[in-house]
Amino acid sequence: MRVIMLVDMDYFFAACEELKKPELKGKPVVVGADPKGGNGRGVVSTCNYEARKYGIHSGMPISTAYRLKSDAVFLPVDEKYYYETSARIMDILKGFASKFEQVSVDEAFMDVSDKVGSYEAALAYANVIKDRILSETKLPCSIGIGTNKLLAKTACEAVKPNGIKLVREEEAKIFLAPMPVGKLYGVGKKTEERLEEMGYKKVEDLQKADLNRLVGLFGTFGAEMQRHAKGIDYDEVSENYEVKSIGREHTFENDTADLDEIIGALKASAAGVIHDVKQQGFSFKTVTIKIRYADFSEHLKGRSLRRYSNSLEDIENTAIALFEGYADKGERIRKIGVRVSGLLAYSGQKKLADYIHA
Ligand code: DCP
Ligand code: CA
Ligand code: CA
Repeated sequence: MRVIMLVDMDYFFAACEELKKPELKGKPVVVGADPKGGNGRGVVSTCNYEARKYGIHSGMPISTAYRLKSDAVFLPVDEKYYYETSARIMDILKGFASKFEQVSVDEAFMDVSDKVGSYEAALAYANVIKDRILSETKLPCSIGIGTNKLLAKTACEAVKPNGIKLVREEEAKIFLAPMPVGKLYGVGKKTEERLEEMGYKKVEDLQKADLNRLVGLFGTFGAEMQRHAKGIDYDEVSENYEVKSIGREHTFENDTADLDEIIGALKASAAGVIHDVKQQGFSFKTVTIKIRYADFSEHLKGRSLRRYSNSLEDIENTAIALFEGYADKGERIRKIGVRVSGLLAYSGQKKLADYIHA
C-alpha cells in the first residue's frame, strides 16, 4: 500500500522567533512588514496562534493587523534564520522517507510506503517523526497521512496545529465532501471563484458534477478536479535531487507579478549563468527555473535540450518558456532563479566537482 505523509511546521516564522526569544511565548507575535504605528505598508508573513485569536493571518495588510492588536509583538522577517532552521528540519525528515519532496520552506511530502505496512504503523511512525522534530528543534509540526499527496495535505490542514491525522482511502470521499471548493488541493483563488459562479460550492458538488460539463469548462483540469474531489490523486512524491549545476537567483525588492520585471530578472540570471558556464568551460543539457512565491511556496520546473549547448539564447528561451506555464496565475513572486545542469566539461583538465554551486 502507498503511504504518503505531509509534514508542515506550525506558525513557522513566528515559531522560529519564539525559539530565538523564549520570552515571546504566550504573547501574540506577528512577523512581517513594519507596522509603523498603523501606517505601515506590506503584509503579515505569519503570526502565532495567540495572534490568530484576534483575526490576524498571513497575507493580511500589516496595518489591519495593527488595528486588530496594536500591542502584539511585531517582528521583521529574518529569512536567513528561518531557512537555516528549515534546512535542519528537512535533513531530519529526509532520514525518515524513501522519497522526499520539499514544497515550501516549512513543508515536505514523504513517501514512506517502504517503511510502514499498515495504517496503524503509519500513525506510529508519524508520532516518532513528530517527536524527533520536537526534540531536535523544539518546534511543533503537524502531519497528515494518506494514500496520496492530496489526502496527506488535506489531512494535515484539518488537524493543524500540533496534530497528526490519518485519512483512510475508504473515508476520503466523506472527509472531503463538506469542504468549500477553495480548500481542494490545486484550486487557486481564480478557479475557486469560477467554480462558485458555476454552482459548485462544496467539494461534494464537484464529486457529483457532470464530468462532461467540468471538462467543457476547465479542460483536463476539470477532470483532475473531480478526481481530487473524490480523493484520487496519482501524483508521485518527486525526489528533489541535487544536481551538479550552475545557477543564479534574483530576489525582488518587493514581491511582484509584473511580467516585464520577472522576465527581466530571468534574463539577468541567465546572463550570470552563461558567464559562469563559459568561464568554467562547460556546456549544459538541462535548464531549470525555480520560483519562490510571496507565500514562500516553491516551484521547480526543468526542460532538457535536444543537444548540449552553451548559448545564452538557449537558457533565456527555455527559462521564459518554462515560466509561461506559471505566468497566468498572476501570483506575486518573491524570488526567481535559473539553473543549468547536465554539465559537460570541454576540457578534461577541470574537475566538475570544483564547480558545483549549491
Ligand atoms: N508565509 C508568508 N506569507 C504567506 C504565507 C506564508 O510569508 N502569505 C511564510 C510564513 C510562514 C511560512 O511561510 O510561517 C509557512 O507558511 P504556512 O502557510 O505553512 O503557515 P505557518 O507555518 O505560518 O502557519 P500554519 O501553522 O498554519 O502552518
Ligand atoms: Ca506551516
Ligand atoms: Ca507550509
